[in-house]
Formats: sequence, C-alpha cells, structure tokens
Amino acid sequence: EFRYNPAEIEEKWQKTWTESGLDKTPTNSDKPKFYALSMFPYPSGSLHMGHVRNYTITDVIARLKRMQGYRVLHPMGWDAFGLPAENAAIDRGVPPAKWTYQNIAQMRQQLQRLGLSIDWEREVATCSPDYYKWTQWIFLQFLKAGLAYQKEAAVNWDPIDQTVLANEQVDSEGNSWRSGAKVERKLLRQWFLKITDYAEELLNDLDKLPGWPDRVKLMQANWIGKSTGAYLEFPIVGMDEKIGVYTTRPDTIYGVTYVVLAPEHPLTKRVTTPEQQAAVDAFVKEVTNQSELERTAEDKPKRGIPTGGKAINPFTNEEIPIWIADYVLYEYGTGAVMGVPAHDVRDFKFAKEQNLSIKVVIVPENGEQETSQAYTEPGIMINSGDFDGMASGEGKSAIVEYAEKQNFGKARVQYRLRDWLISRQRYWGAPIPVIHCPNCGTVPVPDEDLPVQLPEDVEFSGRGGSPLAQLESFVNVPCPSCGTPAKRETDTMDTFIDSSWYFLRYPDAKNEQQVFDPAKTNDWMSVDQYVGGIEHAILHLLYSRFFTKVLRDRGLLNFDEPFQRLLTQGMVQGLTYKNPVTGKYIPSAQVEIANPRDPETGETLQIFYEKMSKSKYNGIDPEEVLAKYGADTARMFILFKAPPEKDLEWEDADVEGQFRFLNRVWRLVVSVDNRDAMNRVTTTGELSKAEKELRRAIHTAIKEVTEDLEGDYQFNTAISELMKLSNALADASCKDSPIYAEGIQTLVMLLAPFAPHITEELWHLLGNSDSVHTQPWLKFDPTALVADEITLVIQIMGKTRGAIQVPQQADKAALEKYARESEIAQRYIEGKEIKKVIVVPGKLVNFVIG
Ligand code: ANZ
Ligand code: ZN
Repeated sequence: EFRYNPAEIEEKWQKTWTESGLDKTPTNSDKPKFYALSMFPYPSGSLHMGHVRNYTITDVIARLKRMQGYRVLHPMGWDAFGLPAENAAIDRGVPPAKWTYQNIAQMRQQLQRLGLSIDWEREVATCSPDYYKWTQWIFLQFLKAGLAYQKEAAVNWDPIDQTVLANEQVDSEGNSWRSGAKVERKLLRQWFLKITDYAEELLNDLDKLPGWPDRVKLMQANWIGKSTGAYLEFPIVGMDEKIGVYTTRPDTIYGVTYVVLAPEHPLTKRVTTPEQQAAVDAFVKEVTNQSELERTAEDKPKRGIPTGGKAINPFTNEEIPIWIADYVLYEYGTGAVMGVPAHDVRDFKFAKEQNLSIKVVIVPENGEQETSQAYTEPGIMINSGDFDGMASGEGKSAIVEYAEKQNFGKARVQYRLRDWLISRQRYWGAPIPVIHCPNCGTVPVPDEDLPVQLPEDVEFSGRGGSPLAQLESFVNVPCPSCGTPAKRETDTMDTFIDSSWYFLRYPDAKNEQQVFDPAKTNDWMSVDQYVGGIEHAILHLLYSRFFTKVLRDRGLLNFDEPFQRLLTQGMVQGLTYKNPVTGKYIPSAQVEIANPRDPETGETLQIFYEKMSKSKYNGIDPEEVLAKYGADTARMFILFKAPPEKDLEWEDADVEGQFRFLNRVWRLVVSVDNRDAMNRVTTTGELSKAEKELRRAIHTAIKEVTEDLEGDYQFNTAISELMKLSNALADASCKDSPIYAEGIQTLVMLLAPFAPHITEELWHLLGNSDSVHTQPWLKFDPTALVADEITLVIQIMGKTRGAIQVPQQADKAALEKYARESEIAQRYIEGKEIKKVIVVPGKLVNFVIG
C-alpha cells in the first residue's frame, strides 16, 4: 500500500493544471458568470497567514461555483505602489521597481504553492506602465468631469529633511521617522477628488447591498456622516459681514453665549481687535501645527482665545463675543460654531474653562434643570421668547422656518465626508498627468502621451522633497497646448486610487487600446463575491464605489455598485507570551511550556491569542506549514478551525488533526478493491438495509455540504459533514456494493474545492482520466433521505389489535405519539382513560386503559 505524500502530488498537479489551462477564464460560454475576487495584496515580499486565509476562502468559492456550472473569473494582482519600496530605496539603495518586482515574483510562487485556481494570465501590477497608464487616463476623466481640482491643504513637513511626510512616517509623538524632527504643518497646493458630490448616493446605495455585513455598511454610513440641521448667520458688530455657522440644534439658538471660529477661518484676521492681535497670532500658529486628531481628542482641554470682536444673535439681538478655539475645525460645516454651553458637551467644557456664561434653554419633560453638566437630550424649550413650551424636535423646524422668513438662515444637510486629497509628494506612485503652463494654466497630458512614465534616473536621498521634483528632465517640458516652456506636475497619486478600479481591469486585463472594453467589464461585473480584511471596510470600499459611480456617469459602466457580496474574514491569531510587568513579548522558542516564565526576569508570563505579527513573535510562517503538511492540510485547517468571518486561533494540534483526516480519506479510497463497481450505474432497486443506510448518509452529506456552502459559506460545518461521511464509509458493511462506490466518489467530489490536490490524485486513482474539478457538483436525491420504516404493533391491555408503519429512527416519544394517533388505538380506547403506556422500541406500544 502506498502512502499519502502531499509534497509529491501537490507539485505534480499544480504543474498539470497550469499546462492544461484548467484555471483559465472561459470567454466563449453561455454559462452564467461568477466573479470571485480577493483583495489584492501589497507585495511586501512574503505571504502571511492572513493572506493564506483570504485566498483560500475565495478559492473554495471559485472552485465550488465552477463545479456548479458557472463560468468563473478568479484573478489576482498586486497593489504595488507605495512607501515601503521607496523606503527600501532610501535605506538600501535598491530601486523601487526592482524591489517590488522581486517581491512579486516571490509571493506569486508562494501563492501558486497553495493550489489556488487563479487565472494568472490576467495578473495586474499597479506599478506597471501598462496599468498606471489607465490610472492616469481615469484621473483625466475625473478632471474633465470637474471632479478633480487643486486647493491648498496642510501636509506633514519635516523641517530638517525638507520634505513632506506621509502620515505613516510620523510617529505617535509627532516626530519624523527619519530625522526625528518635530513635524510641522505646512500649506501646499494639492489635488483633490470631489467625492462629496457623490455623498448622498454613496449613502443611499448602501441599501442596494444586502450581501454586505451590516457592520461594514454602518461604518461607511458613519464615515459619510450625514446630518441635518441649519445654517444660521450672526451679523458682526461694526462690520457689514456675517458669520455663518452650521448647527444640528437650531432649537438651542436662545442659549448661544458666544460664537467660535476655527483659527484658520478667513474672518479671524478681520474680527480681531488690535489689542488681541498678538495673542491671536500666537495661538493660530500653535494650533495650525497640531493634527486634527490632537485638536479634537476628547480628553484634551479645549483651548481658545477671544478675538475682541462681537457678533449679534439675530433671534435675541444680544451682543456676544467672538472667540477662536482649537476644537472648531475649519474643514467641517462652515468652520464656525454657535456656542451653546448648556447643551453641548464640548461647549460646556470650554465655557467652564474660559468663564463664559451658560444659559439653559432646554429642560427635560419633568422640568428639572441641569447645571452641573450639559443637557444634550431633547426636551422643552424655555427662555426662548415666542418658542417657549415647544418640544425641541418641533422647535428645530420652527426656528429654521422663522430664520428662513427673516433671512437669518436656512435648513442645511451636512456630510462629514470631505473631498479626497490624492496628492503625494513621493516617487513610487502614478504621476498625476498634468502640465502647468504659464499661459494656459493647468493642461492635461494628451491621451496619446500617456503614460507619464516614472523616470529611472532619480536619486533617493530622503531629503529635499520628491525625487521627481528634483529631476530637471522630468519637470521641464513644453506645454502640450501652446508649446511654451512649462512644468510637469510632480505629485503622484495616493495608492488608494490604484486599487479603486483594479477589479474593472481584470475582465480585460491586457487591453492596450482602452482602460477596458466596456462590453467585457459590464459582462463580468459586478463582483459576485469579494473577500478581504475588515481594515478595508471604509476607505478602499468607499473609494471603489465612488470610482464605479463616476465611470458609470462617464458612460463606461452600466451598474451602480462594484461588489455584490462582501465577506470580511477574521484575523489569524497566534499564541502569544507576554511579560505582564515589562510588557515585553517573548518568542515561544524561549518559553518552557510547562512553566512559562520570562527567561530574563523569571516573571510568570501571560498567555493568550492575538493577531499574528512580527513584533509579538506569535506568527506562523506559511512556508513551514506547507513544507511539513502540504497545502491541502493548511487549507483544510484554516477552513475548519473557524467560520470565515470569525477570528481564528492557530493551533498545531488541529493542523495535525486535518492532516490525519486527509490520511484517512486517502486510505479509504486507495483500499477500494472493487474498482469495477465504480463504473457501474448505481440502482435504487432492491437495496439491502446497509446499502440504504449508507445511501442516506451519502445524500445527507451532499445536501448538508451544499447548503453550508451556499448560505453563508460555513466551510467548517461543511467539513464536519465530510468527516461524518468518511466515518459512515469506514463503518459500512457493504463495501462490495455499488453504493459504497458511489460514496467514495461522492466524498472525493465534495472534498475537491477544499483540498484540490489530494482529491485530484484520488479521482485519477479511481480510474478517471478527466479532472475532478470539472465534474458537475452533485445533487442529492430527496428520496434517499427518507428514513426506512418499521412495523409497530399496537396492543390494548396486552392484546394485539393491529399494526402501523412508522419511521425507523422514531424515538420512544415519537412511537407513542404515532400509536396514540393511530386509528386502531382510537377505535379501541374510545374515550377511556389511558393509565399507562408501555413502549418497546422497534416493536410495539401497549396501552393500559381503565
Ligand atoms: C450648536 C449646538 C448646540 C450644537 C447643541 C450641538 C449641540 P454633527 O452632528 O457632527 O454634524 N460643529 C459644527 N461645525 C463644527 C466645526 N467645524 N468644528 C467643530 N464643531 C462643529 O455636529 C454638528 C454640531 O457640531 C453642530 O451643532 C455644532 O455644534 C458643531 F446643543 O451647534 B452645534
Ligand atoms: Zn500653454
């Protein structure tokens, strides 16, 4: 007998499948389509377990759908632009392209080792000119549609290296990763995409996505952050000018005791009195150097300063002071707020700190006034002139209505979502394809000149701004429109742009004439199942939805939403050892399992599961698992250990368990001695009891596995069903029967999407010459599920009165129920009291009556 040798068969079948083109996407087929997509990886250099889990899940789905008769598109690519490649260039002098392509080659090989049924002919890499040419083309579509524009915005500025830093390059203390300098905020002219134009549709269309987790839809809705309220204007004393504020609580207008501007607000300069000028300037400088996070943090004290200017509350005609404060953000609403300390938590804190007056205008229904903190709930209006006594909900509309009549303001809808800042002052990204001409202004690079290629003769010093900006030959070009010497844009695009459209390219990945042929992309889209990490729940998905809608409006696409169903897989966690006193993580190799202590300090260690990461020494290298057990076992373990959306705790014993299960399946199949029976048509004619039972187990497995996979992809319970079937086959007493042969075949076929290599090998050992992966998915026979019946004798007072047919597996209670309800029992009992019922399972029921 020969043994299961994963290393040998996995390599053999991967080679065979590649040669036979098994995983190629069918193009001329009238089958229904299914687009199965994993979020493409960043080519960091090596695969981690999170990748393995992600791609295994998508692969099982793709394989299942093929067997179920769909034509399947299951592609892969690389999200290949970004900072780490540029850091490698700065630190080690390796050109970003070289570093990236080396990593891609290595990771592609690792992916192929997993036996993923990917159509590699459609591979894309966002850093390749034949891809970013179209990223640039899409940018120009946005420009033409008026959806790309430039404005000044704050960037992180390293004053020592004289360069812009990405947020990831600034540590939590606000210092540069490289120079260690305190990072400053600096205003630069930057490119934005007008995602706010689509805020309402992006919010509303979440309703078109029943196949998305509610949690993700909620996160998107919160990010878009729609709120309804009012825009109200406060005239400035002594100036012919007004301060517009946005408020969600117009019902508190009578409680306004001051107005606050964001320090960056253009009116700040104008309302500040000469006495306050110096203090205001100093405060503005300080605040603008802080990040938004620092400014809005709940626990930080609210800081501000009076400008000396005054405004008028148009409802009360009261004069109130104008302040500036760090907690008012320039980018939100109007960048100005009416301060209502009695009913807003931040305003209350601020007023207490700055000694501003607090005026209560809303009280709870029971009338008790709150003075120790802000009362933020709805209630009844007081101290509010003609509006006294109104409920606050009603009051909101009444105030807005009055304001509209008097020209003080109007109703307003506000979104938290801001336009998308896409400019990066870096090298390793798609250059923004425009040229700045002194005569013509901003000129798009003509389509025929795309791509604007990344030059290779650049220097990576990490100092002095973007390498592109320093390269004369790149920067100095004639204007495409008038020929005057002009300057090329040197900003590159945020890498989120590259990943906002890659799924549209796979259906037509090699097209050199067009971004994609709309007929092909419309045919395959939208993605039927998207699988990826929850960390992309907001930005990547929102941006992809935005791009889809814009390209639809440009006439390129005929659908509204890119991803029909979304599965966000849980984390892969490793066993973690931590010293609770020092907070240090200890590698498991240094830990004595029976007595886990810190080898240095002797402290007893905490042991728990946490997301695998290098810094916590709790990772498991996929390569090691593949080398030891093979890809099929790794896949089976990952699928069996937890439902796909839940976190998964890595446990070697369970990996071992799946390896043993595959070995059992192997032995079961290779020990079939009646191979001829395999080819016989199974009949349901006269089957023995054992055959009927086995057949029921087989068809139950088909039914359960199919339902587990079709519902919410419950791979773990599907694998349990396969284990049951393998046990039923091992225990079967009819191993010569064609039913047994049917069972063996069924096990192999149902297992195929999960463990593609071993099943292919076994399929061939069973005498087949085609692939198990091209077999039609099995359908269960409902009649096989019906349990066998037995004859149940009915006795009254020990005397046999007749018999009925009942299901074989009926338990005692069920047998009694069948007997009581039978015509025989009813006839003989005739309303008399039943004193006792004796049930002999499998045989009879005896009623004692009186
Ligand atoms: C007066 C008021 C009274 C407010 C009250 C709240 C409670 P959302 O729901 O997030 O839209 N606000 C407006 N613009 C702001 C800005 N640029 N920076 C900081 N805060 C700003 O919140 C809207 C509320 O946030 C607005 O309603 C305003 O405070 C504040 F009892 O106006 B409110
Ligand atoms: Zn010009």
